[in-house]
Amino acid sequence: MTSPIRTERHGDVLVIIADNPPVNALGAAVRQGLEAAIEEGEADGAIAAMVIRCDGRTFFAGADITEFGKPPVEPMLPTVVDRIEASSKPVVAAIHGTALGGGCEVALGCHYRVAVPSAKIGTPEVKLGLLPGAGGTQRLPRLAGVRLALEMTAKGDPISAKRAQEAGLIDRIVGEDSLAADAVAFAGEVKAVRPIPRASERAVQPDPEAVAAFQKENARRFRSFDAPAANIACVVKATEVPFDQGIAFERKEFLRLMTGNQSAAQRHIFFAERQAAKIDDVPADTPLRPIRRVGVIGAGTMGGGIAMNFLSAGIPVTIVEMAQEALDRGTGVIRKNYEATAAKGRMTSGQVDTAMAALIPTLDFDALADCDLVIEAVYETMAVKQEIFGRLDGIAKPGAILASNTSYLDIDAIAACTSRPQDVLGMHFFSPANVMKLLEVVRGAKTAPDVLATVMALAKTIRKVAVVAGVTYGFIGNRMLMPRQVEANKLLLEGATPEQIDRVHVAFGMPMGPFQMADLAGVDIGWHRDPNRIENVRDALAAEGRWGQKRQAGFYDYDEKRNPSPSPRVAEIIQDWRDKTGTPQHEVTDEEIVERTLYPMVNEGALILEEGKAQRASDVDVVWIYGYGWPVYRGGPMFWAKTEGYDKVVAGLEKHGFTVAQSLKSGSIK
Ligand code: T1G
Repeated sequence: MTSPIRTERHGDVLVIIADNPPVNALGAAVRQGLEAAIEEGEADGAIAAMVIRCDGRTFFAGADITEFGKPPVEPMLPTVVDRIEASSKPVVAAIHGTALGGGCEVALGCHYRVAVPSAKIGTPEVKLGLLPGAGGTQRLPRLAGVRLALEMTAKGDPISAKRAQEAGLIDRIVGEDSLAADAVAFAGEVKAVRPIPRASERAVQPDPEAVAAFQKENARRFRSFDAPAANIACVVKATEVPFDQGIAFERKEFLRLMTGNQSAAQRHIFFAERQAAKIDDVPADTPLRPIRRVGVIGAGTMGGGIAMNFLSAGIPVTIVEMAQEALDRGTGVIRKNYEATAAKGRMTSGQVDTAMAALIPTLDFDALADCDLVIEAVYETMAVKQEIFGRLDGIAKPGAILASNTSYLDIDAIAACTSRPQDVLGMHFFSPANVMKLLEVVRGAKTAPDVLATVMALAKTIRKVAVVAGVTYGFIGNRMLMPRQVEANKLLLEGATPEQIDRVHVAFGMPMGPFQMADLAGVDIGWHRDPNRIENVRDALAAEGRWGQKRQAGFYDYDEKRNPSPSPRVAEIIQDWRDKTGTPQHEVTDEEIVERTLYPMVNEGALILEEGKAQRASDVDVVWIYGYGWPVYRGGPMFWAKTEGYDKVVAGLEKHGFTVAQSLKSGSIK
């Protein structure tokens, strides 16, 4: 097997080149080749300096995550990085693409770093529940200072080549198209410079104020995660002890994180997100339909948010409403959202104007005739959707993809109202549609493979994480939400309070509990259809105008800043319903809340998989991470159940009288 590393001589400079697609991950063969190449350069008297660069789209993008959990293969990355730094001849890193994780650490082990303007450098290990384990936590603060080292390691976002140069991480920005030549020239300039600059030999001053400020600033973001604190501890250690002691501390912390549940969960989601994009029975090279213009029917909250996704990706949108006032309100909200983003510095006013210029608001339904994709985002009633798809069938051009944003309804029943069911599918966005990353792509019985493949690819273009769902009420996420809500409401009648149930969910790591979620989404959703039908606590609240945050009162009372507090009135209403229904009361424990609200979600996920309404268990996890904020350090409902132990979950479900899915009972969930 040929090595992914080769060397070339350019005068007295040895160029070491890696070619390990797709992202030049630092797998065993790459590490072995790098070490051998450095030895070659050291041993050759004709060589005065060395360059390390990569073919393909990027400099090393990190250790090979697929190797984690397998027996280590020498040389390990810290050894390779130390060997580079110990070289008696200067070594220059030539960076393009994204030098991430171990890739960044290889660059920091080099004595100099040059980069093209578009390059990025970062240590995203924290997003995998880890920390830079090849000296990054010790070299970064020595080169760039404590504050930036904290930002880069504990938050994990990459920085631009320009910012890296300003911070002293990059020595020179070279030509975008002349990296190879410019790096050799730079090596020629520094080949005789002594002493050779080694990051590990630099001092770094403690900066307790920066550490305290950073921890305070990010307390909420880091809540319940293990890795951020470990990254901070390593950076602080770099300011307190000599390099080799700092490295020993980093190694210990790295192994502690690597063997913990959180990192296993976060690495699981890293691959699960990418796996979700693959459709098992549709070839990856299926030709896609070109999507040049998108039509959106409905300029309400969802329609406007959906439109923004395409406008932000540079795809023109025709948005249709029934009345001018609604159309104007919808386009006004889109502009306001963009201007708010610009005010935060995340967009320029020019970009706002460009996006708005690509939006065609109209009352003319026929204007959808030249759209390649039309997304319906109107009332969640089947009759309305069927009427719209019937009209659309007569207007849309041949080959146009017709999608519904329905969050529950039967796509096949909608497709049946057209002469082209093969072009129909669901695109279920999550509110707010321009913010939430999840997109459930609902595959109808007759949806054509290329239609599905086109929408899955388009999801990537609009920066969504897409998951294929089958036609079933609520698809994947909302179908699993239902048993959780049913049990939460039952627990209220049996003696629990909204605060207790929500507290258990927030302690688990959810952004909010079932009742906080109801207040945010609107307690009155669904009640308006028959306001006189008061069948449960939620109906009773809605009937009293307690519609949630939008009315400063729902399951909680809210002050003007929307801070919630337990409501004595709600307690009365709950007690009324306990009395009215004669529900036996008992002391509800936190453990019972987990067993009756979270385990049933796992059970429903298993049933969804058994029915073939999701392709794989990891897809179910992706839905809950990106659609509902399930804590990524628990890996999603199905991964969490495996970590908990299927036996424990089954026992918990059976204790409360649930019928357990066969695949869960047998532990054969895939
Ligand atoms: N190891 C193995 N495979 C990887 C990989 C990695 N580090 N990064 C990407 N892949 C695969 C990915 O699964 C996909 O495979 C393909 O490459 C394209 O990726 C010791 C311990 C580089 C920004 O966390 O952020 O170094 O699906 O779809 O959108 O201190 O990949 O095609 O079969 O994401 O263009 C630290 C992780 C590792 C960077 C490119 N590094 N990667 O994004 O392509 S830990 C990271 C990314 C570490 C050291 C520590 C992105 C990307 P497939 P993609 P992309």
